Amino acid sequence: MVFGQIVIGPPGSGKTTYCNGMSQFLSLIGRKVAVVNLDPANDALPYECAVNIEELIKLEVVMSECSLGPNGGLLHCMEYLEKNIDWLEAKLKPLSKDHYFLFDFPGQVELFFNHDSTKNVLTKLTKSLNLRLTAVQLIDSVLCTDPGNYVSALLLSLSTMLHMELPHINVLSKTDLIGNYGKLAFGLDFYTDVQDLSYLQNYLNQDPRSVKYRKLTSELCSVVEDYGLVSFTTLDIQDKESVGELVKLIDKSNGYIFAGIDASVVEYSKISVRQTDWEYNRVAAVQEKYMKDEDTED
Ligand SMILES: Nc1nc2c(ncn2[C@@H]2O[C@H](COP(=O)(O)OP(=O)(O)O)[C@@H](O)[C@H]2O)c(=O)[nH]1
Ligand SMILES: [Mg+2]
Repeated sequence: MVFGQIVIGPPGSGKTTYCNGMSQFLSLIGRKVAVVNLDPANDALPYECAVNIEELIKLEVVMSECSLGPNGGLLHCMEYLEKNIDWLEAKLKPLSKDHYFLFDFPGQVELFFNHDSTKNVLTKLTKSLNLRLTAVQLIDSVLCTDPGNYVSALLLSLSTMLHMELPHINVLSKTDLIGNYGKLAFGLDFYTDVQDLSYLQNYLNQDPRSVKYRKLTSELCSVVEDYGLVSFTTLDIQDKESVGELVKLIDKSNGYIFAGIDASVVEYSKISVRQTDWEYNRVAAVQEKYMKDEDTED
């Protein structure tokens, strides 16, 4: 059995940063990690990438050759990946003996709630490599500051859970920034537990922009509540306790803790993890790429 995570969520929600921080954390607790970049729009990667979709297909080439915009181009890339799944299988097979996988996906959310290619890719990989995956859906915690955006995030999470049919964990990312957004209308628990959205209704009703959609929003909230599936956990990727708690949840959801591979019940608090300086990593990666480009031009 091979374990891993698929990291999904809207653009800018922190997926690539998460893969970087999570791979560092997992390495420090003794796991061999392979990060697989399946986002052809990821220009500068802060992590060392074991497999990169750019070796198979490039978004700019698709956009210019097929006259597509970035969204259409990404859908095309995923369809191309599905057709060339043998390429990905061949790359992952040697790693699957002893690695834990982190898949960094594109932020186009339609890929995860109504388009089939990504799901088909994962289903095929799961079968051929005996994968046990958890979907980690990142939602930027800034969305909690606006009730309309928060309801959209709830719907996105629910529809992704239903479509992907994988063990699924919704995460409010970038909680280190939450203090910068001013006072939230409710405590953070309200947004993570998704227990009683009628309070949100009252708040929504005060917003003149949403009056027109009052009934629609109310029905959408009922749908989310009736399913009773959506809740969130919080994450500050710089905080080892926060990452450790999330790892414990993921290990339970994909069955890693039951596989007896390692003492995954280690007390994460005893691990000394250095801070993830993502801006530094990013800048360093861009500089490195820039210097390589310059060298090749010379
Ligand atoms: N403050 C803060 N910024 C973050 C965090 N995660 C990501 N970012 C920033 O958010 C932006 C988007 O992150 P990225 O990982 O590229 O998002 P992606 O598009 O989902 O892959 C970048 O500028 C990151 O530096 C976080 O936990 N805290
Ligand atoms: Mg990214």
